[in-house]
Amino acid sequence: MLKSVLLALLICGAAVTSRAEDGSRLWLRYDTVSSSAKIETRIDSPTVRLAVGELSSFWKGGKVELQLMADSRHYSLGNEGYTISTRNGVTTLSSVSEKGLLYATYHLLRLQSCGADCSNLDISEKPAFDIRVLNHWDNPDGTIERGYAGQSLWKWEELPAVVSPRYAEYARANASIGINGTVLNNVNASPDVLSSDNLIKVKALADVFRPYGIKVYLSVNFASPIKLGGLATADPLDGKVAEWWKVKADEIYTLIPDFGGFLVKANSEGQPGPCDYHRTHAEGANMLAAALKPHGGIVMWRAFVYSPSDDDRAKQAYLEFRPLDGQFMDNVIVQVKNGPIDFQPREPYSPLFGAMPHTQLMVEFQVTQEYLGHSNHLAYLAPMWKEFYSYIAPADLKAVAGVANIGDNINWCGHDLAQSNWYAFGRLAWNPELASRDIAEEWLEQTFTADKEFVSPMTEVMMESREAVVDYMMPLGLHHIFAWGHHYGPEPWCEIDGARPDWLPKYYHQADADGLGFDRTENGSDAVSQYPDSIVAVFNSLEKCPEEFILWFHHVPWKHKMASGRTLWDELCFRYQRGVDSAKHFAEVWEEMSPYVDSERYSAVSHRFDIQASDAVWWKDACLEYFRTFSRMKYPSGVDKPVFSLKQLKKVKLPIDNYTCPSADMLPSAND
Ligand code: GCW
Repeated sequence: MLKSVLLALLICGAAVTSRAEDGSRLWLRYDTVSSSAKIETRIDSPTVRLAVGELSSFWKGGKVELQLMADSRHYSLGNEGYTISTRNGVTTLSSVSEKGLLYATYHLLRLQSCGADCSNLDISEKPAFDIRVLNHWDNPDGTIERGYAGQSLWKWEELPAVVSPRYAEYARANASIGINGTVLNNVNASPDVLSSDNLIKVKALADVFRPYGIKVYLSVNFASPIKLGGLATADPLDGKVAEWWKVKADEIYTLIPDFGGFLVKANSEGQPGPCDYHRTHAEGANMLAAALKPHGGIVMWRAFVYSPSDDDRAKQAYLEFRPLDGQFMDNVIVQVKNGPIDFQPREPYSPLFGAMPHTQLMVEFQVTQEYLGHSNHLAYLAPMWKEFYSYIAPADLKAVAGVANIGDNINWCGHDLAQSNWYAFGRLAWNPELASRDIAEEWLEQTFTADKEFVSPMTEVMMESREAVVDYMMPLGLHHIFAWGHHYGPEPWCEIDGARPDWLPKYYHQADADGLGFDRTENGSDAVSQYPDSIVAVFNSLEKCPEEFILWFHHVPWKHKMASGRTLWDELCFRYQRGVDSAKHFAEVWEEMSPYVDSERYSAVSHRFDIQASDAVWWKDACLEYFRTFSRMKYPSGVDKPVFSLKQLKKVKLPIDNYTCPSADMLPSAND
């Protein structure tokens, strides 16, 4: 009997250990301490209880004190800032707020996990942005638009009765990296999100998130007064419409007193909006802002607009929004994607930044890899976001948003290494000055092991990964040459009868017998002139334009001499080849990592690196074989002969939609 109980315990222990390495613990893989240090505080609140709980369970050092401090030093660090200091072996965490103490707690535990010396700390922290939000594109039916990690975390059908433990785990992970808001649902929003039945479910989530310092926001459908309220119009200047929103806002705040506000996609890709009534975006946003203002809520109004009529999509958000500068209420923030088109592997920054000095702006990054190999490819995105900040000063932004890459997969993000993008998004939202490399290192140390034999090579892989994706997908400023619908594989030749031209790759690459690239210079679409003069002078000139953007701004002759001395065609071949080589190299480096990684995560990541390496070849062959039909030039030496033929690749149609990541058996393989 005893034997069988022991055996059962052993089996159960083994199961727990292996489940523990399924990626579900993210970067929070702290070891539980056997005897906890003394944690002292006079504050008793849900947030401080969380902090004390974390420290008692995981802090290996000496005594810790948590204190609220309203002195000028702490006051200057704002409501979420904090200090950490050590004196006589006692570590003191201080902040004007309880939330600050929770952030300080996670900071301390992070230092410990990364093996830092915690004996003599003197740290002051203050976030760069007050609002650091994730945008979930989750639908009420559980699907996630452009989500590649399973279904939505939010189990609406079970809420509010069943509150999954994953909600608190999600909130904890966010708090540990300083994220303080979450927009629960897709910007392509269902009006039902605001139904009274649904709001009770939203409240249940808000109640879980609150102690972690996370506010809940909702994406709203501008036509909700019609679809949900039964009104005849959603015209923002109609008194009944404004009243409907006011009553709705009051209802929300009765349930959720700290509700964050609304995110709105209006008059974009078929969504309703104020322009349906010949009103401006500002009039629409302000009407919602007025309903939220008495409660302290905000409106995040997206500037992602483009219509089929105008010639260059890259110009449209600027053309529509810049004239509205100064017209938005002070609780509206215009949310602008980092680039002028749409989360491409590389874009120049959107010229709206810097062009609306009298309007609060926020940047929207995409953490989910819609255009970067979904959750099959590693593309560590901190370098991409830092690239944005090399042009735009964080001080000119009011807030930052990231489209989440999180689903209900056990490891949250599909690809174990994609957790690094959630992590990096939070860390950079707190402090955009942090170096990508440092973030990669600390993430690897916490998520896997601090062993240098692992951390050094994997940091290199992460740091190279985004550039590799650019190289094998869209080097030199190419963009949007994806396959119809799913945005995973290449289809630069794609033609669909009746499709909007600006949804087709040819619109973007403009390949012809002369050359390649979109002429956005003063002689072309003139999108370049939306930038400040100093930048126009650079981007407008074929000689001065950074090569990473050359085909974004110029139609470049095939034989144009590039900085390397190669022709454009040769350089293009070389870049695709470099991308393929890097992807293969990543798979090889990972193979060497098996001694340092648990077998579960090792094989899951291995499998994905294999897919990435083979997809890179697919991309190279599809693009080069297709562009070669225009350049009519040979592959230079050092560039691999194609594995796939164009004919073969033109037949590839992945059976996936906006909600799935392809599995290996769906992808082209050289043996087909
Ligand atoms: O990138 C495009 C996506 C759409 C998305 C849209 C947007 C939510 O392909 O799926 O819709 O952008 O940002 O609104």
